[in-house]
Amino acid sequence: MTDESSDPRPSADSPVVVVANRLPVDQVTDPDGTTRWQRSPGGLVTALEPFVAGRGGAWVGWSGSAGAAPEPFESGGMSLVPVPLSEQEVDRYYEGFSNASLWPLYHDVVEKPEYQRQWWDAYVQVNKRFAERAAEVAAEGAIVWVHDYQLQLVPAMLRQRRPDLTIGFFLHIPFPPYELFTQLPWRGAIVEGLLGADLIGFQQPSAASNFVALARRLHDLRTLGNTVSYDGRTVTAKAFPISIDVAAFDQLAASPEVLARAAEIREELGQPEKIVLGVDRLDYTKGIGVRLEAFEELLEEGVLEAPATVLVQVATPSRERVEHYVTMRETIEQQVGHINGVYGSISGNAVQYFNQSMPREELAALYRAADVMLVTPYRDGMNLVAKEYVAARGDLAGALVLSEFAGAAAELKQAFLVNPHDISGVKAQLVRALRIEPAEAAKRMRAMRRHLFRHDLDHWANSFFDSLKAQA
Ligand code: ADQ
Repeated sequence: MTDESSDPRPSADSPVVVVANRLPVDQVTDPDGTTRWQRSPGGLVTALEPFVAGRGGAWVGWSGSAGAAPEPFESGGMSLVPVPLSEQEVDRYYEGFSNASLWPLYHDVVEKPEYQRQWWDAYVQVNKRFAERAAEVAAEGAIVWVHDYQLQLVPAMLRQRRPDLTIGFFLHIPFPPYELFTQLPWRGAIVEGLLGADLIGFQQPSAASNFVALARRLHDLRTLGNTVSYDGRTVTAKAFPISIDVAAFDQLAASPEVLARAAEIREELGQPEKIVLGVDRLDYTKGIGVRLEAFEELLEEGVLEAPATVLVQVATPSRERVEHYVTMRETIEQQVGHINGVYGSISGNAVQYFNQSMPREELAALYRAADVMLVTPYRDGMNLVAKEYVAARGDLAGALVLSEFAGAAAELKQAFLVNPHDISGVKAQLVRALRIEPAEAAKRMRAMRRHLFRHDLDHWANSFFDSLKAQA
């Protein structure tokens, strides 16, 4: 998406508006020093672009760098409306309240959330700015789709300014039960913020019912099934499990280049008998340490041997200025160093660890090369890696070990499901997955792929939009 026009005016009459923390583009600097916007690689952009671009719509979001925001610009048929964040707001709204308060709270308090009043103030201020920008660009009666935990106050702030709009909200991460959520000193404000929407989408039905129960218990509101009566309106809370572009991933993983690379990866690893793979954002919710522990115990017990069996762990650097992430990275690196020190040999390491982001082609080749994919989050809204692995296995080989606390577990029922808090259970399922008969692997993979092809990213975006339009 480098075709930005020079017209600086935002479309002041967009019939469809997406509001998300980030714009669908990243600023890149070319070798000659010139900067330009490049479309972000994320799947969300691909899913939403047809709805926005095809309708002359707008996308309101932060550019990713602190300081003054660029003027609105046209790109890929969308009007992009940058929202500025100061350094201090990045610290307090984004790294503070979003990533050190809400993120751990919404993920079962895997780490202890920190609540700071200054962070909350910045969260309110920034949400207000997003709502103002959206209110400026939306046409009369427009449909606005707000995304994720960074912007939970936007629906109510927007409705206050623009009661004519149809407002949808989608939460990409889990929504906690009453007992956890009520820790939050500003719990009432968040619930009221979300109730500004007509439709609130969650990854799981349990998250939707957590929200409805919260509205009833905390605000004494009347609820019926998955709806809440609020302010003379009916708000619906419903599950819309997100997915990936299954056909595109399937095709990529079956391309000659990716297949050749997959063979090369096996060779470069010294032709191990079995490759076990983990691919995650380096986040404490993802359970990377659990995997390492299970793998180490199996080596120690002699059930597995290295480098005949190798664990490849790719962990994308993430939120590197948030304290919990710094300590977690150190712990994982120590664990990897320890395992390799004890079980590695001159001919190869037991764990190949990469603290890097990788191109999609390389990820597809890794998925294709891996005999077992290990996905063990303590809590995860969905987990797209699990779906990518299944989409990549058109050869019907490979086995998926999947945490029952990932949203994906509700759909990928033929995976080897595990409780990541139960190391013995993880070990047992990993061994079963490594020893699976090809016919049994194919049977499981075929069933999971059938489900995924019917429930892809388009299906997700369409069903949300259709439900939202039905509320208009
Ligand atoms: P995330 O927590 O970021 O998303 P996830 O769903 O696993 O987690 O998506 C990660 C994406 O990043 C995948 O597409 C994956 O391919 C990619 N990725 C991971 N490691 C990579 C690497 N080393 N190099 C390149 N790419 C890498 C949040 C929620 C999830 C929810 C999604 C979507 O936490 O639960 O599934 O949003 O709603």
